Amino acid sequence: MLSELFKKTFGRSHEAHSVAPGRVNLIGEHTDYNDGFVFPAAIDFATQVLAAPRSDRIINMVAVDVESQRNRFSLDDIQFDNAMMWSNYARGVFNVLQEAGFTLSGMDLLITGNVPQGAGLSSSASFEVALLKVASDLCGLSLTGTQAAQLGQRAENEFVGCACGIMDQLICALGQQGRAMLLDCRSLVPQYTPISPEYQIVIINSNVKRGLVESEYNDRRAQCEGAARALGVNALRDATLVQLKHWKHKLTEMEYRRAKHVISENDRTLEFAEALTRGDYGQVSALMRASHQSMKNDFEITVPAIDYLVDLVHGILGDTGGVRMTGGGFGGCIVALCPTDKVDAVKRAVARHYQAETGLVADIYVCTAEDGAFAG
Ligand code: GAF
Repeated sequence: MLSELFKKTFGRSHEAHSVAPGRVNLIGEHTDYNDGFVFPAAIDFATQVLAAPRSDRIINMVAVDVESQRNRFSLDDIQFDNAMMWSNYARGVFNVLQEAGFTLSGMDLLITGNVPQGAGLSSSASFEVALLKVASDLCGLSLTGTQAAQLGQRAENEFVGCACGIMDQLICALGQQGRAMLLDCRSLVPQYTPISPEYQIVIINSNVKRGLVESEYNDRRAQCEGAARALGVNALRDATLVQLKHWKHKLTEMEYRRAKHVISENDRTLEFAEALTRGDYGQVSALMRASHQSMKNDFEITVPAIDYLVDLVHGILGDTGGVRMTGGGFGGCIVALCPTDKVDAVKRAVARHYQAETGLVADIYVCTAEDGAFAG
């Protein structure tokens, strides 16, 4: 029991406990930082944080899953820690909370979770949101889910150094059980769509070790912002494909392809929400396929093992379900919306072919959509 472990570790009982899920994105990739649309769901993998207040200003953490490493820092002197990278998510979160004017006390924190790390399922956002929820409860901050998401994103942008958008933190905070979320990343107003009980969210982890993710990610963002500037719009959200073609000569060839992905992905995401609502899985399939091709050819964020998995699963689902890479890219996972009666065939095909093709063993997670840490 986690409460027992907390007592054993810190010699007293915890007073707050948060659970923040990871996420999978069904469609709308690299659109969030372009003020566009995304369509994620929170999943049944989560980070948990148990906490008790201290009378001093020390944040004292034990990470159960990182060999029970201990890390501590003072709220009055928060520095980047080059030795324990995981601690910087916490350092960043407490730093932005104080910058935003919230009054904090020191605390003992026990951290544990089962979100696969480095797999593109938002283990870091779920950690940030779990910390924000526990700090909010313990220190009476009354944070809303949207506020928490914005603070988590700021921690990552300003302290950790990844120029991520808002999608991951927002769905980890405000996901809903049994539903996916269409999020307008400009207004931050979520709309929820039920996932049919006849379909499963099947996530396949390629186990491709993701290298250079952050620098490639930040490059993509810079390229998108360059394209928006060349097109004379605030963000790529404000451009259409017709305008893009018209002004093609103002962009480099690479900027053109990056912008083409983002603008067409926004269109696909809105169409996807409608197709899912009316149960049109032929259209769901076509849109997820087109999204993947666009990530592969125009945004250039897929790798051969991921493309192989997507083609393999597409061969089984045809137009009865959809499959594409999910998350930031350069490895990680693919996601399928898979009719329940095809899940076993997908598992068998991956077991039979993936290792022979790539030398890697894939993990398969059949997931449900869950509540975010600030839901309800
Ligand atoms: C990562 C980022 F953190 C998100 O903000 C988003 O941009 C995603 O990559 C790509 O869609 O998960």
